[in-house]
Amino acid sequence: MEKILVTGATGQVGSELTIALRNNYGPENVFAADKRPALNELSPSGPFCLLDVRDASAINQVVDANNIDAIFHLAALLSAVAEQKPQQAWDVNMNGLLNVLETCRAHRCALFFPSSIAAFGPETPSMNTPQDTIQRPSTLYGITKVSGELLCDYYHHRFGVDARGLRYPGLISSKTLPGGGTTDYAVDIFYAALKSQHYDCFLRADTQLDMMYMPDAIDAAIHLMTADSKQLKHRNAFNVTAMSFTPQQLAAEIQKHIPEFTIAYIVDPLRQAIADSWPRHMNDSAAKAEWGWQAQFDLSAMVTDMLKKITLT
Ligand code: VAH
Repeated sequence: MEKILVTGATGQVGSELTIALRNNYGPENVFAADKRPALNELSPSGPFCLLDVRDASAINQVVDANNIDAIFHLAALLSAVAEQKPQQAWDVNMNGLLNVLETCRAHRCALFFPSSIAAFGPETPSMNTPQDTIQRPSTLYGITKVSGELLCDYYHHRFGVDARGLRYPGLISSKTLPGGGTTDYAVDIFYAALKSQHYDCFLRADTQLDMMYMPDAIDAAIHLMTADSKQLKHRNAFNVTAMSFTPQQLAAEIQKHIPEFTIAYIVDPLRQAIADSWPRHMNDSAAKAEWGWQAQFDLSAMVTDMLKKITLT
């Protein structure tokens, strides 16, 4: 990778990934793009352009003009928003991906595609979820994720596109707030704990989900994209996880730092139904075996680092 384009660059993953890529590859070689304007350090630290991934010619123009050879395609609507706007989510998540894959085919670019635990459904084994198993997601977001995995596989086998991807769990960042996801509680809770020492959680206390701290998520994406292609059997949809916890367990870990912190549960039926359709804990042995995946942050280390790094504005 020499000239990189990041779509969805102002989002929860994109904003931190862009900075990490710029640190690794040089700011002038990492082009950030998003439908909405850049905030804070994203724009001053390197090139930024407004880009709607539903506009195929605009993607082609950015890639052609800047000799892009790798695209990290993060532009998408997340699970809860996608349930409220399913047609728009299909358009952005699927037509946007198809446009990016067509550009990769024409310009011989490598592609990173973020899949998700959402690509699994209620029939999927929920504990120790295998790398290869039944995938019948019941959410629009999950349908776009499993379809995206298959579309990336097709472009690899049919056109030779070097597409690679990860099934991310819920992601927790100290730098960027999430937008419209079901796992957002695991970020919101930290701001509430610091601001008011209380959090009203929109998921049930016992809702166990896979999670990962953003530094691990960024390292996993870059590590996968620089791995030996010949070793990648599963290339477009590696299960990766770092920890699996419930809101109750996360609250207890925060209370070790903020003893007066309290939590209540005011369940949002939409996001609870989404969370209930996802697995509890994935098996990520394929990622470990094929490209050496290894998380660095567990629950205790993540909570300690989050409380140290979060700044209340
Ligand atoms: C969401 N944060 O909640 C995303 C993610 C596994 C969850 O895909 O929609």
